[in-house]
Amino acid sequence: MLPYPSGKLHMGHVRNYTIGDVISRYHRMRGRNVLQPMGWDAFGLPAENAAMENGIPPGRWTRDNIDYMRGQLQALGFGIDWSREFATCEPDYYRWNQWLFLKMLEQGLVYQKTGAVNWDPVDQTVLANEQVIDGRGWRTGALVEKRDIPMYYMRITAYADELLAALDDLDGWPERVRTMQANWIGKSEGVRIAFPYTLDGHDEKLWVFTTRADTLMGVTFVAVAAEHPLAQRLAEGNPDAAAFIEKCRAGGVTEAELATQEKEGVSTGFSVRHPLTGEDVPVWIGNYVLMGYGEGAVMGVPGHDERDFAFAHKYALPIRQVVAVKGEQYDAAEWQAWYAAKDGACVNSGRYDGLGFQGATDAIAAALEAKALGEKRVQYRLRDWGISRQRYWGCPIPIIHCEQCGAVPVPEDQLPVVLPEDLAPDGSGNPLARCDSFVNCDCPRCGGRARRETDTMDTFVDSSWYYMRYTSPGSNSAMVDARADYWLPVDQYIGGIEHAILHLLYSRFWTKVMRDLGLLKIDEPFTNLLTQGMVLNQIWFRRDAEGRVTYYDPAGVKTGANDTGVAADGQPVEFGGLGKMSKSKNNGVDPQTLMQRYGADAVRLFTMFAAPPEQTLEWSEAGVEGAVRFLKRLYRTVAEHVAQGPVEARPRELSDAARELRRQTHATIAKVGDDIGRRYTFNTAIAAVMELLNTVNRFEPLDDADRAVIQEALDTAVLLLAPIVPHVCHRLWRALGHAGAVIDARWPKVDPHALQRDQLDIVVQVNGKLRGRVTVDADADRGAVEQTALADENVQRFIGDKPVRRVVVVPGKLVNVVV
Ligand code: ANZ
Ligand code: ZN
Repeated sequence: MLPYPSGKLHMGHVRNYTIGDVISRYHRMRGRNVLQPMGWDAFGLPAENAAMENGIPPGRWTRDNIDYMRGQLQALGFGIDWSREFATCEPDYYRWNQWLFLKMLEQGLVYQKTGAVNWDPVDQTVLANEQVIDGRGWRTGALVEKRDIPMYYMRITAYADELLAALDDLDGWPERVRTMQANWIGKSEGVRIAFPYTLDGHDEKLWVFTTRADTLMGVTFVAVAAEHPLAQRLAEGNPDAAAFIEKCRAGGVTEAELATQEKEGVSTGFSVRHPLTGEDVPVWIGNYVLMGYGEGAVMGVPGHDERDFAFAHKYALPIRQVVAVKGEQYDAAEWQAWYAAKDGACVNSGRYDGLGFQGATDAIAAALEAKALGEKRVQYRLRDWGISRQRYWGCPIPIIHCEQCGAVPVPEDQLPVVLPEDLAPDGSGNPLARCDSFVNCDCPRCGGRARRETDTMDTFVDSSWYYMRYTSPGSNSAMVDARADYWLPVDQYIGGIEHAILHLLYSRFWTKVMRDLGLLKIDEPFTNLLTQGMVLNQIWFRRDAEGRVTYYDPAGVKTGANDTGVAADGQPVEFGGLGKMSKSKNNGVDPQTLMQRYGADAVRLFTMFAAPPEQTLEWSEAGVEGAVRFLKRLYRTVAEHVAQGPVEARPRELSDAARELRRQTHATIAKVGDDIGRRYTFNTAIAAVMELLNTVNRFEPLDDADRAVIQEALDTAVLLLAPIVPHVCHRLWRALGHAGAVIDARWPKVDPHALQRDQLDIVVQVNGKLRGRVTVDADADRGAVEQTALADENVQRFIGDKPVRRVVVVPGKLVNVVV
């Protein structure tokens, strides 16, 4: 995943890109054609905030940051193809956001709609649900309002089914991420049910969506969302209802908020009719009913639904049991058991009594359908993706507003709509809206005066397809060209779990849209996904008399027993456990300082050694020092070996100790290849090379044969570590006498013979004449020795197609085949 150019790399970046670099270098050594690209997620809010703080235009701030961070990535030695680098704020890139937006508009996959959004009155912008914390804007702390704003939406719901179904085939993705996406898409199979009513002399229907049609006979009220048209109409003559609707307007629109807030409501005094019994059912307005889900209305079944129960309990509405589990007693206080009791059967439900969940659902759906008061329905939780942001530093939405013609798409030959970069936001809304040279334009349709759209696109648009663009640098006539077919999909994608839903879901959607437009041949963007764990550090703090908390940099805290600590000022500080490295906790470690103090390779080695990539990584100064010590030992070992002079080719006869070292060398090749290439357990790969080096250090070479085996062990150690610590290995590879650069060297091959413990060379005769030599385990039994002998190529040739009459085995010496 590409970084946001925030200013400098943090340890999370270092970890992410080290993992990717190790995998890339490994596959390159295996002879694969590897593309490891890098780019910059360069639009977004922090650039605007920085601009407000110090008056630098966001573009300059962003590009300065990119220059600095590129230097850091280079210093870390990542093998990146910089010729493909780009930033998403470049018009050459974002023109294709605009182009695809217009294509999607043509296809009906983009539409405009006015809907309720979270509005930050201080920053004057829409906030995403994730940016509303406890009802306040994440940056300003201002109470968020609901506002009706016209926005552009991408119809991701049109792909809900495929996005869900295709998760089953993404077996290179962590199960957890697939589950999170499935839950986010949220497929529900249920029934849409109408409650008829008569208002102002008109016969109408109130629709609800339920996944528990089997409980229809237990309905004691219906609840509609505050924004529901019926609520609005009933509030006209009802001040209590009107006041309640007003109250609901303040406060967020997120599902999490609705789920946790106290259930509240107001009676409208109006009733609808039960679709099957015709009984009157009172209509309430409830704050727990989402306008954006299902029908914006629910049937209240307090006997079997938690929220309905809380609501009915609060307003003394009747609670009726309609599902029973054999042998169990219904107890209103334990409604949960009943809510969950899908394996129960209907009771108090007239002709449906005795039917189970599925039977009752089918029968009730059929009865409703016969009366045109209901039908089965699949409902998704997934909403269309609102991409409009009242933000300056983003990709302009290519629309022109004309009083005569309405919203007119910018013609393709006028793309890109270039964002003017010399504006600096001052906190009072979007400066684009005040930039006449940008806003004023001619209508492409009628030629009259018109205004350009000043909203920009959500930055998740930029990141939905950037990885594709790496395949086709410089393509000026298409988003991606035929080169994309060679490289895509991405074989290995790496990033934090925080992107499990939005970024990855949008990218999957975008890929499918491009595929359906004939621009791509792939269905999914990322074959394998690795979600790397967070980098943690200790948290140390002190609380002053007023209860204000100050955090102390762990590097300056002297720690004692039982989690005690003393800060540099000599005063005690409290231990706050381990937490994600962050500015707010003052517990970040700056990779730049580390690189300068220990070197890039030590930083790389530590990050890969301290934990498997999916797990959290606990920062430890001692750990990095350990990494440095190991690299020094490796360096010294090679230097001492090389100082003895060049090594002659390996003779056949080896001592037991030398044979054992060779065996370990080749076992290490096998293990490290598996750890890096398949298991992604880089830590155990490194541990195996460390053990190999231990053996080398203990080994006393007596002759040339011994030195040859050491040479092989050291060559191997350097090759196996090269993806992880490339700088040191480059140097050592040369020192070991190799002409080329280690980056161009091939991954070592396992010699299966070397893997066998204590082997014997055996002579093989055919009809008494020497025809071959084979190596067998010293403890191999007769049958195994015989088989190995018969399998030898040369021996086979002399046997030809004659039947083998007898095989004589002289243990440890020879085999004679009689034909
Ligand atoms: C009656 C009922 C009885 C329900 C029962 C549940 C249990 P999922 O699975 O998430 O799709 N619901 C429907 N529309 C809603 C809305 N706009 N806002 C809030 N809640 C809504 O959930 C479907 C269930 O969520 C529906 O089934 C409905 O409550 C509620 F024993 O209907 B149920
Ligand atoms: Zn016009």
